[in-house]
Amino acid sequence: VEASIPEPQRDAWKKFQAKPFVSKDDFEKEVVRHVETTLARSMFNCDETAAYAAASLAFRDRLITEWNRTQQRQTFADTKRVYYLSLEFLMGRALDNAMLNVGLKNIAKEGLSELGFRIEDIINQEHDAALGNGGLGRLAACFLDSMASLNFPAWGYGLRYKYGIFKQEIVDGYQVEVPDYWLDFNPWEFPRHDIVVDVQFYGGVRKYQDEAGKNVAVWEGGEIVKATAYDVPIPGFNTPTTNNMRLWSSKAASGEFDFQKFNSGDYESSVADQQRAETISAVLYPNDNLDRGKELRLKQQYFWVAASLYDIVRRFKKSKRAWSEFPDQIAIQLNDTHPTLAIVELQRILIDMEGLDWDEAWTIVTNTFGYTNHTVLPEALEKWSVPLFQNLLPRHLQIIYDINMFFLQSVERKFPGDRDMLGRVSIIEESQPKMVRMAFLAIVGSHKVNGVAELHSDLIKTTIFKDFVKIFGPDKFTNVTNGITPRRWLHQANPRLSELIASKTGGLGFLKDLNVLNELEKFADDKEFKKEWAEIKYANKVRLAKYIKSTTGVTVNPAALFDIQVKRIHEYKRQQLNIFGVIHRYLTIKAMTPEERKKLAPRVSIFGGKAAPGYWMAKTIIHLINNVGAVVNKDPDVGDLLKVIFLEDYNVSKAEIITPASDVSEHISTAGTEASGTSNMKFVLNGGLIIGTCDGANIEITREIGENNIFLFGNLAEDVEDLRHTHNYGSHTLDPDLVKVFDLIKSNAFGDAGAFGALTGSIEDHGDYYLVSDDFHSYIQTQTLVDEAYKNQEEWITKTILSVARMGFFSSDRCINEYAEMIWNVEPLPVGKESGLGKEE
Ligand code: BZD
Repeated sequence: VEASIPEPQRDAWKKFQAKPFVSKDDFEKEVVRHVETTLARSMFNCDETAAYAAASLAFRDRLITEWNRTQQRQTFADTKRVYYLSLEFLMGRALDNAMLNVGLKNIAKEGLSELGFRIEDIINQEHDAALGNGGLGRLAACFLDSMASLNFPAWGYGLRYKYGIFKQEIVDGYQVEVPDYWLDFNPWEFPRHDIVVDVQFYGGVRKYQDEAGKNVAVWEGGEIVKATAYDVPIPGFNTPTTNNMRLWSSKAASGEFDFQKFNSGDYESSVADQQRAETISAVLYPNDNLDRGKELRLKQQYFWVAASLYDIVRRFKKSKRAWSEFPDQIAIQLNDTHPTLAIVELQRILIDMEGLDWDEAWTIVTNTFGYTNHTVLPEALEKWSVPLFQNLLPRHLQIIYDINMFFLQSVERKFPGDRDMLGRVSIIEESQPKMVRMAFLAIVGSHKVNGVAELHSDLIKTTIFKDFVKIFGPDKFTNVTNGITPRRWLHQANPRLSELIASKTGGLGFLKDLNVLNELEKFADDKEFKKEWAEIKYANKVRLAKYIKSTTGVTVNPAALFDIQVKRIHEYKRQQLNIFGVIHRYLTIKAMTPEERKKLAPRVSIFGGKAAPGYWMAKTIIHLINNVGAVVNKDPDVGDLLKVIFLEDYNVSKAEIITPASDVSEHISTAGTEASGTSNMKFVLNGGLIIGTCDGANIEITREIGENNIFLFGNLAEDVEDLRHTHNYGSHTLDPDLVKVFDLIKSNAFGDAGAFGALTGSIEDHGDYYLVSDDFHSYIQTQTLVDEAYKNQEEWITKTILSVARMGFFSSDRCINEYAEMIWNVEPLPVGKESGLGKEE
């Protein structure tokens, strides 16, 4: 059915098309209209929640107008599109970002003030969209911002979880998880009840030969779950381009519970069917860097992949192009192995549904996909048991076996007789039960594979994917170092710093071309500038100190050195090294004379981050941090010299307060374990220095900002294997200072030491896999250098200015341009200036 309005009536449409507001009065008009009509309230009944709702709806209307135009423009242009498949999008709040990206925050601020509200209070009403665990999900969010800001025709595809990452509460020093129900009121999504895809599970495969003698496979039976699309507009910064993030929500095929069953008295099972279907998109798995192989997770993956590919293929078919042109029109990026089934699903669509030959189809598939790897940790590499697969996705398993057979045949031709090689690279691991190795499938089914920082990309080529480099050649493997969006992580999180930079570099252009920051180098010794710079940092620390006071009750001195480590809690990220260092500092202070204490730089050690609910050791680390804080913070010998804070429920909106307030932040993973890290970039961009290991993007940050401006310590990645070997097979003596720390813990100084036995034991008795003891001395020494350096504020400030000036490389815009050029082969779609953008500079 033709849904398009006939030519003669289109003038009427054009005449009455919605026009995005640009003035304060029009904004206020919209807010009042939404309060009075959409929300059915009045000025006598309008609290901050209602004002947030109305302001958001006003901006949403605006975004959706541009969204429509963008989609039309992209459809007419019919150029290549990018689809970013990610099981996680850690978006945070949308209102502040929307106001800034369309350049109307000041207008909104004045408008809201005239209506009786403070814009900060309104912004704070918003619940974070927390559909992600950590770095991987936040990277996807930064990429969406960059793709829109650079005018790339690009969509994100994900799952609309009813519950995002859990809310963390700290009770008696322990983490407690509380469900994050965030959809109560979400003005940023548009349900598309007309875009519904049937997704099949279970059943069986019937094979036969048709009249022409062609082999046919039919996947039949099983059950159907419905996927409904929810669209979220993604506004670019200072451009009309507004891209789409499409999230799928699951429902039982009948929509409601089955009336047949209901009427026949089988009420419970009819409700159960419905609930089972809805369970698929109910909750985000809270593990980062750990694969648990649960059936529901595989169901989530296929549900999302099948709906997304159906949607992508449907759009392509409307263009009536030949199938061979598919990869010229479409690039699909796999954010880790979570969407790897997309490779199999596209092959299935092409051969089973569209009747293409295997080879023809496989060429299309491999030219379409790119795969980004985010980890080398063995426990994080996804594997699915073959029996589980066989039951849930029988046809897909057959196709995987065929993909593997053709792949192994090609390996055999290239390396005749190398049976070990065949076993090593097989997509099917010959274990009990057999397992499907998803990373190998992703490599075989993509034309490019990339790591996320130089060291990481080198490591995957020389370790976990070594054989594949031999098989496919080195050009298939590449690096795209991660980046962050300066819009959210500088302009939004640190408005005063952004303003100061704008005043010295000729406006907000640096937010679109971050290399413009270079111009700040000439102010690195400028007295006036340094004073303003330092004042802004201090104000950001005051803001965080207030937040700490209000949430923990602890008073911290904003003049103290703020030392921050916020990220998911994981042994490889080594928060335990940090807290052991804090205990060492505590011991040192206790042993000092009052005179010696006067010379010490006061410090606030700030931690934040969630532990996966089933990760006992990570929870133990949180417990220790809190117990150390409880003792240290009330010890009169210590006073302001040391405070230990654990910030509850670290998330994106809290990161926006925390990041601008660091003097140093810690990125201290065991060398070779953190693929990139991205908060390291955020902290430096906000005028903080970092203490870190030679790991992930720390190495490139050092290259860019200069080694005088970073505190590096610890063993190198190349030495890790030998050290581990020595721990296990040679002698293993602990660092004497670390022994003292352990002795204090064991004296029950921080509560019953039994609670921490597993933690100290993993280092003393179980091989210290993460090299805490090996790096301890170097860590403590480097912390002493930090103390010394901080005493010279003049030099310190200069270091931070030079660092910020040299951070241009770490914009996610640079990153997206690299993906576009090296992997996707797509170009931006230029926009006219016809749209009503705000003119705020
Ligand atoms: O991805 C992270 C890496 O650990 C970081 O080093 C890197 O900077 C970012 C972005 O590339 N990985 C994750 O965050 N991974 C997960 O959250 C995750 C989630 C589910 C399953 C496996 C991993």
